[in-house]
Amino acid sequence: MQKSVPLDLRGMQVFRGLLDLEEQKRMVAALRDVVREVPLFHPMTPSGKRMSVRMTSAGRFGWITDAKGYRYSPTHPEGQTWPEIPEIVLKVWLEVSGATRAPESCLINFYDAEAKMGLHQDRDEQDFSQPVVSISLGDEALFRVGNETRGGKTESLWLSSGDVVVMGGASRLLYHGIDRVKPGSSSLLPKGGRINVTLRVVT
Ligand code: MD3
Ligand code: FE
Repeated sequence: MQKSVPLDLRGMQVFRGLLDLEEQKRMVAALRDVVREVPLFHPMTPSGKRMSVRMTSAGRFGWITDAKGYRYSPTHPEGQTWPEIPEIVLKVWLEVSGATRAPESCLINFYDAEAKMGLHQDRDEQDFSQPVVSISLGDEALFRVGNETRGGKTESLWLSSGDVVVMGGASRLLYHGIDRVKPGSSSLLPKGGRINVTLRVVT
């Protein structure tokens, strides 16, 4: 991990290329071990729409959504408790978060060539003074960030494999989403696609 001065995007800190290729490969291998225990699933929004992103989690809590709503759960939809957060992922949190608490949730999002994520806020956590840390792996993605309320101007940024973003302070409640991924833009994942890992304190 070669930490340099982050770029600022509306208060978010963007560490470009924080993870070198070897670290990215080791992280993908560790995430594969997690996915073997708790398979990726397509979450259903409370309104009954299937999300295009597939997800699973590690840590004390995983984020899920179904007819009962958005929430953190101590178990996978199939009943397993979530595996521990891989050490190589925890190291990134310690390096960049500035937080005094450990992350309680590691959400793993997988994007195929068609997947996207609409603009939303992350509001299911109890303490918004704790940052969110995001790690991008695989194909590039067009990330969009807006404001603390819906509407207004947005800014976009391509996130590449190895980039890490810290959403702390005033940026913690900004609307954000992924408009699209660029197929074939990385060879990290043999079948293509993008993984985003987000670390959060939940309680
Ligand atoms: C800005 N994931 O899982 S990560 C999510 O790439 C999520 O999969 C996207 O949004 C992804 O909730 C974006 C970057 C991110 C994550 C959390 C944020 C940006 C954020 C929280 C507040 C502001
Ligand atoms: Fe989010």
